[in-house]
Amino acid sequence: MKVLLIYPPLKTDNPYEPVPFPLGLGYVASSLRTAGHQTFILDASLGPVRREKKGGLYHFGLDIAEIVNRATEIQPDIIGISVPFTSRLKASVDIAQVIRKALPEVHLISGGMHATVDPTTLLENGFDAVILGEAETTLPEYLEALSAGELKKRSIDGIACMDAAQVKISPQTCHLSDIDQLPFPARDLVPFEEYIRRSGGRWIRPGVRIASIISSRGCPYRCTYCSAFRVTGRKYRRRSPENVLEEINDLVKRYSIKIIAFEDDNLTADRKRAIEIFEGIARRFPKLEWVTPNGVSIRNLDRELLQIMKRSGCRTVNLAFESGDEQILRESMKKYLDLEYGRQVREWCREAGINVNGMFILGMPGETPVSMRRTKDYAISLDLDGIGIFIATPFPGTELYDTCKENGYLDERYAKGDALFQSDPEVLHQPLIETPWLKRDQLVAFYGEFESQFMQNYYAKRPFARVKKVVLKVLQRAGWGR
Ligand code: B12
Ligand code: SF4
Repeated sequence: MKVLLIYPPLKTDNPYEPVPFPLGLGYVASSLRTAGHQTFILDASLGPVRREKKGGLYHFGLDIAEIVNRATEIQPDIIGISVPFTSRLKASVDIAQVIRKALPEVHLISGGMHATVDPTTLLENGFDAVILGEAETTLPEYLEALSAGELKKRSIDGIACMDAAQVKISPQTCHLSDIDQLPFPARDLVPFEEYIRRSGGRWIRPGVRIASIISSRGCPYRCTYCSAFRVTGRKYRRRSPENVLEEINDLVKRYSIKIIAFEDDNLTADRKRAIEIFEGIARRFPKLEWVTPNGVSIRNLDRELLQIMKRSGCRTVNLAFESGDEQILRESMKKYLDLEYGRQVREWCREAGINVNGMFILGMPGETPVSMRRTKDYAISLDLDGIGIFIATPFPGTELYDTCKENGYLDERYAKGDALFQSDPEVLHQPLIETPWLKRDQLVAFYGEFESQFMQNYYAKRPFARVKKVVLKVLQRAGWGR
């Protein structure tokens, strides 16, 4: 069959937002190809950056007419639209509705994180089916049944579809155990050079030859704000060090990649395997550097491991401290991190020469002005090299979402179910929940105070950093990194 996979365009307030290759869609494409399907990827977020209106968000990529023109040129039997983030739901539904009219015969499916946790919305908006969770084996199986006209007869796990005007969901019951078997993501089906040009920006600097990989899937932890388990599950599944090093070799040889971004949910959960990968990198690619934009679990780091990481080219780690308040960590986030151990890990990183970006979440249920202050004081005391402060967001599919819904903490605009958040300028970076412990206004005001105090402290200790930031801004305005 001829299959076109579409990644929806992006809306953001940051005109320099990196556009990384969508790994999940790349995996789906390579599995379809292995199963004998003629496969195309159209990443509609890879294209011009246009401001929607003065003061509005930036639209990254193709508009709907351009997407539909490309689809009409290809004339596929199947179109699969990815809904990786809740913020891309509206774009995906809008594209689907126009495609429905332009190509009425096409079989329209969806998949990805948001699609997995909210298949009903997609089915109600004209999709024929949603593939739930990891699609590498389910989708080829589904297409085989479809082409044999046996969709109704065969029962396939991990599919949601309409059956006699009712939504029928057959949940994904197991995950692929041997992920070494998977072909590498189909980077050859996209203009990969364009991703390299566009994804260095936030992570390092524009123009840096960086590419992401995933060396394991699944995470055994249960952080209440995280929905990762809905796609990749709670069982930790590892690729072998040889298989990971082979993909790195491919990236280095074929695309001259200089920095690898590990996007694993939990890169170091298996210490022995992690060390084998890092030592393999040091041996085979001595000039390669690597980073962890998605964060590494602090609990799984120790002094020796950090030194091995540094020797193998690790320059920066993103550490998810999340809060400086033990009760919030334990009860609201279900994240069992010892704050003193966090501090110790920060010191070991400094000793090893690894930069640390700390990530924090404000505004979880139970958060009070006092607990937020504890977080701010903790963050500042760590003397971090960078910080990411996030406002707690109840993403569908998370325990946090269920708690907020049950207790009436969801903001009205969210409760309306239009799920526009993060693609709507009015709600971007705004709290979507309000709890009895904290008013939205208090949270917004504290966010600003936290950020500015952190930066004051940061620049006081690193006077050159401010100059570097100004130079980078000037270069970006002149078009560097676009
Ligand atoms: C890597 C990553 C990113 C990367 C790159 C994303 C990319 N382009 O690939 C970057 C850094 C850009 C990113 C950014 C953000 N991310 Co992120 N990210 C991830 C992460 C860690 C891994 C995704 C991944 O590659 N998984 C591995 C592959 C194998 O899985 P997959 O992509 O889901 O694909 C599989 C299936 O979903 C399915 N599938 C996927 N597409 C399709 C399409 C079709 C047609 C079909 C049939 C099947 C299918 O098959 C694939 C193969 O098995 C996930 C956590 C997670 N484990 O999911 C969070 C996650 C997706 N991110 C999340 C969030 C919140 C964000 C941000 C909003 C964070 C922020 N505040 O800035 C931004 C938003 C980005 C934007 N601007 O829109 C949330 C999403 C919640 C939600 N409902 O929206 C997640 C789930 C993390 C979490 N803790 O809950 N992210
Ligand atoms: S450690 Fe990361 S991937 Fe695992 S549950 Fe927590 S947030 Fe999700």
